[in-house]
Amino acid sequence: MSRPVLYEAPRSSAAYRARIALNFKGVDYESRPLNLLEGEQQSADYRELNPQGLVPMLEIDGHRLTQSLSIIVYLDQVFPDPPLVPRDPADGAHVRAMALAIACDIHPLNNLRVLRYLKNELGHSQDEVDRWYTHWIAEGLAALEAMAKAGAGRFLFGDEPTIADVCLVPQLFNARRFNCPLDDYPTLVRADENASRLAAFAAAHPDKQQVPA
Ligand SMILES: N[C@@H](CCC(=O)N[C@@H](CS)C(=O)NCC(=O)O)C(=O)O
Repeated sequence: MSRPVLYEAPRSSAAYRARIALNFKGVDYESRPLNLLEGEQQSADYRELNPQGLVPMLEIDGHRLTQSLSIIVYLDQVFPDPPLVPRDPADGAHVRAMALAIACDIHPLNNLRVLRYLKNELGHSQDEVDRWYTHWIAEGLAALEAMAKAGAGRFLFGDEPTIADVCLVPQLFNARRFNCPLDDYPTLVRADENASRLAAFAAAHPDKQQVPA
């Protein structure tokens, strides 16, 4: 297998998820950073590869994969150990539900293009955009805290990291960037602290990437 190539951006939380999963599975990859603020993801060349014009995209083993959760599940199937989704169907469904709650219900509302549209096209002030951001973070994290509570151990589910933690750590990184209070989510903060200490997660941190965040 030739070296996989990850099209990404240091601060993109979706790309951050993909980096964690690649590291966790011990996959050596080449990073191809795109400058999202300058719109490189919208270029015709990149859109030809990924019509959505979003990062991450992973070229691996002759495949071109998009959507971070799809990338993570692919990696988990091709490199099953250590697992990111518990083999037990109900446990697997639970951790996928937490990952989806972040990736589908929190993150898309606070994405760069959504925040830009609110400000530039709809004319909202920065203060209103910030309120939008913190509102959806608070609602989403409160639900996630409740979902996690019963089954959490050192991580969001039990004592081994899963796909849910892979999504949690980048989301809390973003929340802190926007000064969202996290005091009401002790289960999430504990899992984030424990996961962030693991080498695979630490090496994926935006500040550790070749291109500064
Ligand atoms: N659901 C997608 C989301 C991808 C996504 O929204 N990526 C953002 C960065 S976190 C992006 O490329 N934004 C560029 C833009 O908004 O123009 C995934 O999980 O991969």
